[in-house]
Amino acid sequence: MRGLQHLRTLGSLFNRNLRENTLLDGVRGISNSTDLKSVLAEKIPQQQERLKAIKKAYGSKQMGQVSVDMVIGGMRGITGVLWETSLLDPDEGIRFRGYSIPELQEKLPSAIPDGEPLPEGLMWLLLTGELPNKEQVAALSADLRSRAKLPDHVNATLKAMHPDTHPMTQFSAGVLALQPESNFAAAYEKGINKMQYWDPVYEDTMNLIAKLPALAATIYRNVYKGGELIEADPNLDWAANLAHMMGFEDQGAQELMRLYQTIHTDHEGGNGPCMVWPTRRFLSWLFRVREELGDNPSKDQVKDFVWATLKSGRVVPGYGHAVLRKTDPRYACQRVFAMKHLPDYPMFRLVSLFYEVVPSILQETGKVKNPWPNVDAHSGVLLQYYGIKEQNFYTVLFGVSRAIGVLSQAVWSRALGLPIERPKSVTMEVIEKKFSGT
Ligand code: NMX
Ligand code: MLT
Repeated sequence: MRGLQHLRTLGSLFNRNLRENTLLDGVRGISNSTDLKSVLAEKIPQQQERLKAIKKAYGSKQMGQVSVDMVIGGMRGITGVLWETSLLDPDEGIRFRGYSIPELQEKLPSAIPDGEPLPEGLMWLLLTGELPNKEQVAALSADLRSRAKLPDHVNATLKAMHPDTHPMTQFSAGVLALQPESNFAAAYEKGINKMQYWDPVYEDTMNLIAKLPALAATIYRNVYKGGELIEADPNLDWAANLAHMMGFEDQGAQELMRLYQTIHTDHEGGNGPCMVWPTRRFLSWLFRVREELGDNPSKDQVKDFVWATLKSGRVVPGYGHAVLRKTDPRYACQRVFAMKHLPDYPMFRLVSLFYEVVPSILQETGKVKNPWPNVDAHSGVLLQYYGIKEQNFYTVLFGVSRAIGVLSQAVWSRALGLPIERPKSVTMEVIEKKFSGT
């Protein structure tokens, strides 16, 4: 009983914090320290207590039921993972620590007046649950800049790779090549109290996120620009520096990079690796429409094109979602960006035409659970507009962003001592025997 009371107190404190945070009109966080690690260190013991209390009070309660369809269907809808940094509502879309994308656009600090949020701000929020103020974001940006240089041996590893190696494979190899710098590996080897695991994981998280723009840009320049690298600009924020090191100086391109890197960070631990191929697919589809029908096809022509895709047994790329049941807010905010920065771009006009035509057709099929567009039906067109045309690279840009979400959660996983996920598996025989009565 005392456990339950304690839990209620902790819960209400946390909720009050969140509420107060939203009332703070803009970007003022609760903690004023600009040192992210010490803000986090303050929060960890509270959250450890909170989890203990949840376990004690509710450990034996049921969270749902599992049907055979769910087992066969990739565990869709099974609640089975604790994930603190974001939560997906089927109708509202993603909320990061309780904040929707439009709220973040309003409340997180930006590099320019009325500009897109800085991903460093979202990173602060994901790690601490607090909206950061401008000074906190500037301090985090500076900390990341101080850790951003790629070690020479990583550059050498990338240089040694076969030039046809896919950029994403190079990106993964580059991350792995950073292993000798791992603080966690060194601490673990030496022996460390498991309550302290989060500390070296935090340091690794910061180092890795700091280096990802240089890693991605190096791959981009090696693969597509003859290996001529561009130094980081010490005056730029993390995302703008990524655009700059890739060779894109346009303010619009840098704003897009800030938005792109913010909205792809986290999707309650969604299935990141399968992402972005649909961005490519969707783009190829648009290119085919342009080739076959020109820049201004009629609605009926687009309808016929969509039906032809479905009748050939293919899916309509960029539409549908495993969990969402409305237009993906990541799509919606990119649409707003396009209306502001590139309203007359013919490819954007085509994207809009698809938005008008596709959902009702998918509804007509009677089987698609979500006929609305997801993030992949928009990202590619924006990147194309600013000259980032190399579609094989899009998955790397996604990976850079998603690292922020995954690693923020990794810090919390270590802080809370969460175990490795290990769902129970069954064979077909087990299902047959269980339900056929034989
Ligand atoms: N076009 C045609 N058919 C579709 C589509 C679509 N966009 N989306 C779902 N379906 C079909 C699906 O193939 C399934 O058919 P069947 O029963 O014949 O196997 C049926 O509708 C039911 O599927 P759902 O339960 O609605 O979707 P599910 O959870 O299985 O899959 C996706 C979700 C995202 C894999 C699916 O909607 C899809 O393939 N979309 C197109 C590809 C895409 O955009 N992927 C990007 C995902 C990015 N993101 O998640 O944000
Ligand atoms: C993601 O961002 O990971 C995707 O939308 C997939 C998902 O959430 O299932």
